[in-house]
Amino acid sequence: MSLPLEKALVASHPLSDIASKVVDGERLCFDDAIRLYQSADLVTIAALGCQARRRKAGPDKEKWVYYIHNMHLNPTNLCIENCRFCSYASPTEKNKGYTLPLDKVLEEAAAGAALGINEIHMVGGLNPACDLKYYEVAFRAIKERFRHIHLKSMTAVEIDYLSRLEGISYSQTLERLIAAGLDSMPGGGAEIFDESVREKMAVKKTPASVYLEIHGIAHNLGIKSNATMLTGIGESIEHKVDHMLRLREQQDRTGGFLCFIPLKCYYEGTDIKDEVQEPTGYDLLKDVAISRMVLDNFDHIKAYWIQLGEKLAQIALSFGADDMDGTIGQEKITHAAGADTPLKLAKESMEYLIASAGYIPVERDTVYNVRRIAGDKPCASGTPCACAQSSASV
Ligand code: V47
Ligand code: SF4
Repeated sequence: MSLPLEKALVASHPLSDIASKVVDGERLCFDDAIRLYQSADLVTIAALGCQARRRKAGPDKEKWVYYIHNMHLNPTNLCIENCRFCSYASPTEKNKGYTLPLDKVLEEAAAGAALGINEIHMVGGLNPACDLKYYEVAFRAIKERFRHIHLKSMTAVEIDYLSRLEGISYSQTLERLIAAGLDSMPGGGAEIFDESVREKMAVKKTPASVYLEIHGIAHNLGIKSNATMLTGIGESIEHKVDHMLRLREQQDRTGGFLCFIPLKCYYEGTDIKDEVQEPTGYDLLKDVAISRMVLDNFDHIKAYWIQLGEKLAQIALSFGADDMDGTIGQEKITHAAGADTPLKLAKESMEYLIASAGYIPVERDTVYNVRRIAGDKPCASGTPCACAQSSASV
């Protein structure tokens, strides 16, 4: 047991009751999470986040940090919505809008495939030109050529939009996309579930109940998904905890969330900076640690290096995150809003960041099958790898 954790367990420590719950694997309540957010004792919060992560990973994997060799593919930045924090979506009059024709989608996928990626994370704006047929054709074409590549695509917001465009149910939309090659769903589009924050940010799309319903339907249809929370858009700590608890309830119901990703808003190209509080380093690290403690039914928490920056993402690993997301290839959404992180990371850089923080880099596929543990021989297959499994207790 680490020293800060031992200290937190002493009865006189202000967080001792919460520390005992974390050590015993007891579920935290709303008030526990609020007290953690109110505390400035970052060292204790880190120790508690790490303890929660250790319990979740088990003794063999407690030092593992996952990453994936993937790419982002954004077929269109035209969007019928106007969320105030979004610099990616481009109204036509700005003349910066694009929609990739099928051959361009395939060209981008082929460039990623040539680099050996095993996941395409494909999301775009809500654009009537990119209807259900567009995605069915694109998915089939990608899968025909690159069968081994996992297609993580379609936020709940896009499913909601395509269903309405087509006049069919969420489950019919999902079924058609799964038949065309959809393998899993990313977590984008959750923002902050609270309606008052959404109203101020002009978020008119998919409300919380529908976001959760669509993920639940996907889980029941047999595909996995992720969940996100966007901070720095005028939310309070109560809104963040409420957001996490709604996700935890949905996970209790349908169990298909793989990981939770706390996101941080960038403001370039938006007009919200003066109305909101930009998250501090403390806030971002607390989001990681507290989500690790509260979301006891999520297996993984991501430190999304594109938004945290490589250095803070590395530190987040000692707050309970066990995943650094992917190598990415080319990130557009956060960079449109002013992120100055690299557009991509080489696998070697990713592994160096993880290893130099004292963890074991583990290359995974989208659903957390191990592809390779750093130090092992590269695994040629795309499936769980015998060499990696055999060294699982490194
Ligand atoms: O849904 C929009 C957010 C999300 C801005 O599932 C912004 O594995 C920062 O969801 N500044 C897309 N963020 C990213 C996302 C994601 C990323 C990595 C992995 C996964 C996964 C999902 O980005 C959007 C929205 O919440 N966003 N505008 C902005 N200005
Ligand atoms: Fe459109 Fe999504 Fe941007 Fe909102 S966040 S404007 S829905 S692309």
